[in-house]
Amino acid sequence: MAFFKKLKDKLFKSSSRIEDGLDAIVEEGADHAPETPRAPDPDPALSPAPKPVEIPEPPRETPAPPPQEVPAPQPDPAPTPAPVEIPEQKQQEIPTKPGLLGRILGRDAPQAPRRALDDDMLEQLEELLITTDMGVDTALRVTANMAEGRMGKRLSSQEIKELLAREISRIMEPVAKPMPIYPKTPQVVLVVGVNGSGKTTTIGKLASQFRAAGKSVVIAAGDTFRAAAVEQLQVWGERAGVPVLTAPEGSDPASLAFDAMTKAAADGADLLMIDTAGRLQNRADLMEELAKIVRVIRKKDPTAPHNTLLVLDATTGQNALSQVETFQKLADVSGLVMTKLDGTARGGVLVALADKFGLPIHAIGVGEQIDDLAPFDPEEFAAALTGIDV
Ligand SMILES: Nc1nc2c(ncn2[C@@H]2O[C@H](COP(=O)(O)OP(=O)(O)OP(=O)(O)O)[C@@H](O)[C@H]2O)c(=O)[nH]1
Ligand SMILES: [Mg+2]
Repeated sequence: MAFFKKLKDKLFKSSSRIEDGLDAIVEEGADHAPETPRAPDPDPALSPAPKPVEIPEPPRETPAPPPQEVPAPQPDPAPTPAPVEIPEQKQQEIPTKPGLLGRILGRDAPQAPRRALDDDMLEQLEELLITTDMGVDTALRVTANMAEGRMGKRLSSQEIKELLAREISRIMEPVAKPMPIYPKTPQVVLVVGVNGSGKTTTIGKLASQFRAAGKSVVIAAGDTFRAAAVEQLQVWGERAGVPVLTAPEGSDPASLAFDAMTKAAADGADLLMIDTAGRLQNRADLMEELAKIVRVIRKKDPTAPHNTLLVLDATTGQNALSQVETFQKLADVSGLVMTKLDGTARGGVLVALADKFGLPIHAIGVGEQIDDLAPFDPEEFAAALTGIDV
């Protein structure tokens, strides 16, 4: 999968942190007794035992007992039906798909260091996950789930990575949802976030994707504070091939949003994406301004904004959690986009966000180019984060 390779390469810093950390943890407590190749303990969670094959009994007809007194005429001995034999071989052929762990164990070098899972090791694992910004609560939950039924088992670092990836994708699965598209047009997409999180870039990338999918898109340059912001958006508009509506520098962003909705409706646009100025979540005045933008948009269309995307920068780590909390209160965030997952060792924050808020994650940014925005795929993400192959 080409994109996976790219994501994996780009998430290299997070995955290498986990990889190196796990190797060190296992190595540190490994017993180095030469291991005689032996069948691994089957892991019930990873390699479910094949269901017992039920062999149906051949139908047996019970002849009615003949009346006692009258000697029954002796029927011709009917040929007894041959018992239905299920050849043994056939039973063995029923596929017993090797579990994930089984497959990994096959891949592991026989001498791969192993360490028995104990409290000490779990604590080290927690600490490692916390360094990727997974947060204490999520790291605890993840390691507890990994440990369940496995205490005392001797695991290689490859096996731990697989277990970790499985836990991560289990947490992420429910939040992986593309941005919903509604029949109502213009669908208003408000894009919010702190300074420099990647809002403008993400709008450019999304506009390009929606346009490629046949949607007519209009962008409104709601960051009226800086002239440079409008110019930047115009460049993205050109790249994506979509018009950009602007207002003079310093004008009210709420009224620009209102006007843009009128224009987008008149032009029959499917989507109106509204860029906004970056604002720190602790700046009450700027947060109030955002609330005003939302109020004015609702005056025009009470169902809008139909999507409020909060763009988060993965490199800000745990601060992303407080950003979500505040923006959710003021702007009714409907989904997240996490940018700059390339080149950060803190990708674990996305797991913490999914665990804590359960807000949909629509896409992830993995670079500065127009096609560096990918749909969020939990399995690929978990694999890339932990450094395993899918
Ligand atoms: N590496 C990387 N850089 C990104 C990504 N997304 C955005 N950037 C860069 O981050 C910087 C800020 O991006 P902008 O799109 O201007 O961010 P913004 O949120 O609009 O910023 P303000 O309008 O100032 O609040 C730019 O240099 C982008 O190229 C990403 O996914 N990966
Ligand atoms: Mg911007």
